[in-house]
Amino acid sequence: MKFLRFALTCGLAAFAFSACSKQSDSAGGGDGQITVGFAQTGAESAWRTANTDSMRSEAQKRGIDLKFADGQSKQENQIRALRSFVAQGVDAIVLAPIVETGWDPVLREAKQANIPVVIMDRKIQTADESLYTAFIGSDFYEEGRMAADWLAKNAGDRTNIVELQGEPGSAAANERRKAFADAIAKHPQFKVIDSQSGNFRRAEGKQVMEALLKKHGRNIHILYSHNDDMALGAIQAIEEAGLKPGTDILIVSIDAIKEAVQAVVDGKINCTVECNPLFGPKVYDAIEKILRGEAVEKVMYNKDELFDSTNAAAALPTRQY
Ligand code: GYE
Repeated sequence: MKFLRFALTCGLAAFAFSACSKQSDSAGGGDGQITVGFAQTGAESAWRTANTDSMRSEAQKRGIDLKFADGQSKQENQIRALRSFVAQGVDAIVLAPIVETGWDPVLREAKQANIPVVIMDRKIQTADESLYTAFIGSDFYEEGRMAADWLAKNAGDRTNIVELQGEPGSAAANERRKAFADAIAKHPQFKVIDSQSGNFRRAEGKQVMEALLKKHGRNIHILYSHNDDMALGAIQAIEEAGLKPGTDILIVSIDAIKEAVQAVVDGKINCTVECNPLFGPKVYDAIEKILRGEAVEKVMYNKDELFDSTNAAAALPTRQY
């Protein structure tokens, strides 16, 4: 009992000490542990799981106290998480915004509390760029353009495209859609005959593709999917309809998760544009700089490649997500 009381007192003392050092950290000085609040979108795809793992494992490696909030694909959950990070006085906030708009009020609260915000993965739209310190993620417009360019070079006489869109209102869906539309507009033989959302999810990709196949039958020559999970779901629907994915219907997709690169090797996906989720280290590098008072670039893009039958087999063994 005595020992227990002693241990408890020590525990309390340690707690008080860490609380003190945390305060001095957020004031910009001191050398205590950094606390980061991370509002993740949810767990909608394999990309997302890899991104969460990268953020979590790198925080652990650096001794960063990561407060993780799963938004479960709802913006209001993420807004609530940000408010709670502000109330807890974290040193920095990382937001992977589900949708592009509607962030200004809560970001203003973080700014008033002097807590720097790094937007990661998806961009936001705001009239006040001072509401966040930096953006880190992929260039989604470039990804959509790469997918369309690949088709322009490789589609032969196939012209009719169906599109599986990502989460409505997300930067990833908006930019991938716009880039693709802009790029194929330069090739008038192509026509997007239908375009629907599968929410970046495998099961919904399958359901939507089933409906599209019922509606358009063999009129579908090409599938453009905003992510691999939906493409992999659509492959099941195509096979169940008695067709050969990758042959009867060309498939171009985005993310380059390992399973999709394997599907390229197997001839079921024709091309997948990489969107690298493993940038936890880059996010914490930026945060550490910001907390030291150093300048960081406002927009930091990751570099992405493209995999098709020419390079997928060679890349497969070293794919990490
Ligand atoms: O492509 C998709 C995920 O925002 C880049 O979200 C991300 C996208 C990614 O669910 O698989």
